[in-house]
Amino acid sequence: MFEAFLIAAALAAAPAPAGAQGAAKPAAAAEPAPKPVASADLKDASGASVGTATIFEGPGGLLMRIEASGIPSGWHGVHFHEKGVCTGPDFASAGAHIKAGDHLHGLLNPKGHEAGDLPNLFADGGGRVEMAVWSNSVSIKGAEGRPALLDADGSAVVIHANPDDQHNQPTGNSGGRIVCGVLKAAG
Ligand SMILES: [Cu+2]
Repeated sequence: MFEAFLIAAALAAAPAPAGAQGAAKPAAAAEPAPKPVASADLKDASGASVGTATIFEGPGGLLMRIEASGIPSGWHGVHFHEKGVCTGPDFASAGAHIKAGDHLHGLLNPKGHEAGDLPNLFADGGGRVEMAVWSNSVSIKGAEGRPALLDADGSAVVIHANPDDQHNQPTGNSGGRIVCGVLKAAG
């Protein structure tokens, strides 16, 4: 038994025969951990920081993580807005949703959707938000013709008072803007 084990171990350690090199390749080295390409300090109407949005870029789209607290419990619309300016208390300075072509607002609108549209986020009973969402409608710097978040006038992540119904114009009845964060390139 012991001998058999030694033989097996020797076979395992032997170099693979030339013809089997493809199959015997060592596993690919682990990919480096993805690094954020942009982030935003999320602020409420009084200018207080309530959380962060962090964006990673992958093939064909962006992954955004939002972590926030102190948000009224329930569903809220959240979008990429066209200007990187968050002047409280109404955050009108962030402009409209990022848009490409003549699409209408709403992920569920047959004539939609705007590039800045996103699914709603949810704040739990304690006002805590944890969200991860993928968008294949925008890019960081204009990849594949998708509108760039970090274009000349920047962009902002805006959370609204109410949920976005994903079809009415212009914001899916998502109401006022309660949180805004200017997206900045990750250092
Ligand atoms: Cu919005």
